[in-house]
Amino acid sequence: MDIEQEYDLFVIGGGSGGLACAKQAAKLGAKVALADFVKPSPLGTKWGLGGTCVNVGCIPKKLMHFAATLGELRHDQVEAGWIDTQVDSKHNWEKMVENVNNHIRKLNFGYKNQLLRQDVKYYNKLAEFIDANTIKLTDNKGQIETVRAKTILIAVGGRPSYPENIPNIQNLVITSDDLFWLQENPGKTLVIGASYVALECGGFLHGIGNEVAIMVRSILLRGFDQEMAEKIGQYMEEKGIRFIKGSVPDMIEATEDNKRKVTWIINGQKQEEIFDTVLVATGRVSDTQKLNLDKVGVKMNKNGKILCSADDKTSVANIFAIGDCVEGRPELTPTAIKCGQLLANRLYNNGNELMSYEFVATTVFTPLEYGCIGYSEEDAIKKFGEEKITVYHSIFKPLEWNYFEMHSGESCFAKLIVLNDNRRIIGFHYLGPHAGEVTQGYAVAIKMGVTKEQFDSTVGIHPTCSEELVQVTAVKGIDDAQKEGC
Ligand code: FAD
Ligand code: NA7
Repeated sequence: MDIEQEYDLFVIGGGSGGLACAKQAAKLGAKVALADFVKPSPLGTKWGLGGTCVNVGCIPKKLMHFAATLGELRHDQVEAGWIDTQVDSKHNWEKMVENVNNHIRKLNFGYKNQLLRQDVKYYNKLAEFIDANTIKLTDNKGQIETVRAKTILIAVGGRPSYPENIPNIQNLVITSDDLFWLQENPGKTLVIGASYVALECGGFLHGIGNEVAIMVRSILLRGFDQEMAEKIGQYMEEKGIRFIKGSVPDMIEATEDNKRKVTWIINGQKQEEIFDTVLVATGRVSDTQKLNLDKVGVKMNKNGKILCSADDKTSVANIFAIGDCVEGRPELTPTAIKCGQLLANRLYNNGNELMSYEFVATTVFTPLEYGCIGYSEEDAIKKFGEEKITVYHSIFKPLEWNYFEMHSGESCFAKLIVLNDNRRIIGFHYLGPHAGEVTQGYAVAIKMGVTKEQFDSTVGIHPTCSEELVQVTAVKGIDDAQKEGC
């Protein structure tokens, strides 16, 4: 076998984690190569370098969420005195997608340039293991080459999964791998799934004027604070999104005019409805199936997620794994990036810092945004016991909402979960405008171990939504959530 190249580090996967580790390792003097290859979705959608976040995740999602919020603001604009605003103007999907896709292509180009500038050899090829130091690379024409490396990093991320019981489902539905690249408006859409991706996508599709129904198997936002999840659902329902609760699809069929007939059972009754598009958002599977990991001895769980120690080592000494493909890691871009950078520091700069997943802040970009840090109320009770914690809560109405009285006054909510013995804030929950921006700021203090009394002694910025968090005094179970704000 001809071995064509030798590297210190070979990274499989040019997404958030892989790129971060490759760039940092090269900066520290290692000889680095990276392979990134996008297997087209079952409908044929493909994209460039940068992984899920850039191409089919955070970036297009946030841009489309922003497009939807602009639509909602039209009413406020009118009430705030803007003269020619049309509250019933239509949204142009093609224009939005063109701009979003162009931005993504710029990012793809930027990543390629960064690799070039930092001397990281980039292979646009599908990688698989031959042995623990040897990788086979295949390009889209079937040309093969082989490379060797002392250390190999697996950062292959994940891909959408599909419900198993529906024949031919992959050809009848779209997933988040297709949505952001669709050249035509998906129209009346059924979203299947009730977590993060489902609620965000359903939210912006409705916000740009589409009829949207969301089919929920059990609860909204499993793993998140359920009181907050319920409030998100209520708000979305008030805005006109239909929830089909306690159901899963029984059958999906194509009609003669290429729409989708969906059948499901609810309370023992068969229901059916025609949709233009069905969007499946029922979770993700790690993209490890075709890497030949069994052959080299890298251990995985039954879902194909790689088992790693805290220092990102797999069961094979020179093979590491980070990001969405690793068991027990949060499926978030910033954690994958930081983890990749810290790994490079440990490998090539005598670093010893391990990635900490405690008190990582995150935001769900639903029509009313939700930011959280640390424990949900359910998890705090399970871990510490109900008598060991105090929950503070408040309802508030953003000042700006007073222009347009149709805004619901009861929707925004703040909740802090505090440990009774040392008064540390272990759970932070904010439902309201600009949740990402608000939550990021508080994340520093919460990570540092801030107490409720330190929050209380902090002077708020008036008039903001964020000031609600340093003014929450009502105790859940004793005081009703107080209406704050002005
Ligand atoms: P990825 O970014 O998935 O990169 C893996 C790369 O490896 C891919 O390019 C893949 O094509 C490539 N690859 C796979 N197998 C091979 C192979 N054999 N050879 C070569 N290349 C291969 N996170 C947030 O923090 N905030 C958000 O708002 C957010 N929104 C999201 C919205 C959606 C719709 C989705 C789906 C995800 C979202 N995420 C968000 C999650 C975030 O995108 C992921 O956590 C992150 O991209 C994981 O990075 P990664 O490096 O592990 O993998
Ligand atoms: P999640 O968080 O794994 O959630 C999957 C959702 O899909 C959840 O609501 C599930 O309901 C539902 N589900 C799963 N299987 C089915 C079937 N067969 N039928 C109907 N509904 C189903 O996935 P996401 O895609 O939202 O997010 C994954 C990550 O990507 C997330 O962490 C982000 O960081 C980005 P359940 O609650 O199990 O009843």
